[in-house]
Amino acid sequence: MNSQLNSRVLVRRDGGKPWWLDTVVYQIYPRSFQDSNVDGIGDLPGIIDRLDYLRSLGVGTLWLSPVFASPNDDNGYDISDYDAIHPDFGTLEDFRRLLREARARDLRVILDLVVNHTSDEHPWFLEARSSRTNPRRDFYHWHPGRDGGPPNNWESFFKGPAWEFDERTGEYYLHLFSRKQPDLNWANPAVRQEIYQMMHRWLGMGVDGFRMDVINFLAKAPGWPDAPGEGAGGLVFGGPLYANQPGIHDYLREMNAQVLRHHDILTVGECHFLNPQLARDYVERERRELDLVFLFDVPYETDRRNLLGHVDRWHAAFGGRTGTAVTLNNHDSPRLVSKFGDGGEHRERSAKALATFLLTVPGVPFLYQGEELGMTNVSFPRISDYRDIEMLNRHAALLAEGCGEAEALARLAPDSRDNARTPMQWSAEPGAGFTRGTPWIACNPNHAAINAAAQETDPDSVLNYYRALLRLRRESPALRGGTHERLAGGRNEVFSYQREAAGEAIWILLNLSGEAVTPDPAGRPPGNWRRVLGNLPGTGENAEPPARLEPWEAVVCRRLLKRTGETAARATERPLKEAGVCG
Ligand code: TEU
Ligand code: CA
Repeated sequence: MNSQLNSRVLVRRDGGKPWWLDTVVYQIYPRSFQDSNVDGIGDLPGIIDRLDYLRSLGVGTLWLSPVFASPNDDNGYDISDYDAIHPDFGTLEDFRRLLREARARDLRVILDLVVNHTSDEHPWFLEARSSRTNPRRDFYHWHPGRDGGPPNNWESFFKGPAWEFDERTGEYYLHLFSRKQPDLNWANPAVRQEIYQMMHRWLGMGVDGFRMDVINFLAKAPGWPDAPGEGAGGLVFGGPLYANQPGIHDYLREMNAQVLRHHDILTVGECHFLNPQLARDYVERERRELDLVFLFDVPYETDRRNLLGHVDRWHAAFGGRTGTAVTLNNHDSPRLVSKFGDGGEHRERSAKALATFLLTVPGVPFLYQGEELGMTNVSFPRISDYRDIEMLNRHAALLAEGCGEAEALARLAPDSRDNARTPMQWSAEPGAGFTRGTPWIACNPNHAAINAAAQETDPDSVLNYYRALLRLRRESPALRGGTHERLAGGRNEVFSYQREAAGEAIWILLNLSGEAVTPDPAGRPPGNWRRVLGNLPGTGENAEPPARLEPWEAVVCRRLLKRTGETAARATERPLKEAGVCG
């Protein structure tokens, strides 16, 4: 497979290439990033204090998980005022300062747009539920129910029916997530106008774009049909009836026409239940909907050998154009180094190997806080240590089915979203340098060993490897937007691929397994190659590519340029000088 990346003409109104094609995004989960006022909750002034760190890491864009007013039933993904900053996080003035300070460091800021649902404490919903004739009633989905029960069999993401009965007005309302997250009725043009105006206000303030929460769920199948199949308690996953419904494209095109195209921004859709063909409909430039969708359909755990295969499939379906946001970690998933890498003996090496994958495959990379330290899953001893509504509801459901307390915890812990939500590990101090107070969720005890302060001074740390990779990427047209060609790897977990642009060629060799392997010699591309980066200490920068790969070894090589009059010695120097990185 050999396809051109970015071959389509990505011209903005000003004629230039979109800035986001060259960026790397860093996701901040504000509650867990940095506390500045000892209340145990991360906040905006805390983020400002860490901007120099983010700048030194070498990312270009920050995505903040929701920072808006919220009763925190789902940690801010239940918004009660789209225009207000949550007092836990600071003030609007703090936010403006964050934008200014970020800009001063050449960092852009995108916000989380959560408009599939609001909080049930949002004034719109308070009005809507006050009477059947309230003008805001149709801002949400109401239904009288069926045979004395909910209107259909859909199950909510957080367990139980996706419908809640409202005593006062005698009807059910839809909530795909918790009952405190009623779904907005996007079929109502007044809802859409309210949302577009709100988006204009944030963009007018200087925000650089949006990550759009479950954006492909906005349009629901007409007539509220039952989802096919049988499920426990008669409830069935209704995904096919609200994900990627045809109407979604009308909404997104309208949003683009009325809001997005008037600003120089990045939009990335969180769209579950996509395949490459469906994905294309959201990001094809000519359709004028979104810029990127996350590449999510990667069954890391069960299908590690296909990791690169998934990227290849999407890349090919997009005709080699950049439409995907590539990501290994976020606030909803367990830490990939624990789940897919090696959380034990080879933790550092596997974290670096995964980083090499993330930052060298085609697409716009998204990192998640702590990933650059190789932060791992946590295993709390009691359910009361967990905070996430999904974890707590699943635990209660297992107990109701007769499962024992300890077994329920053991079954759920490896996949708990709280694995990603423990405080950022800045130092070995109590509170991990995240807070001097009591953190809202306990720190992972391994912060004593895994923390930014220790890694700062260690040239071989995961942190410094991320820095080197990010620098290599910034200086390499091939990695940022070059062609992508897969080469023979040999074994399933061994990946070999090549990127090329502007006369530069980069070859990546990855062993995503715990065993040493000899890669297929047929996968060695022609030419004279030298290493520019690798995750084994002391393997010698500028050395020949290895014939054998150690467990979790990652190697990045550059092809030496053959220029007339250039001496061999000079040519040998090139890769290092250009990349500016060492091992
Ligand atoms: O997640 C969407 C979503 O589908 C998640 O429920 C996901 O399936 C789950 O977390 C897997 O464990 C988005 C946000 O990222 C998530 O934090 C929110 O809870 C959710 O939307 C509702 O806003
Ligand atoms: Ca705080």
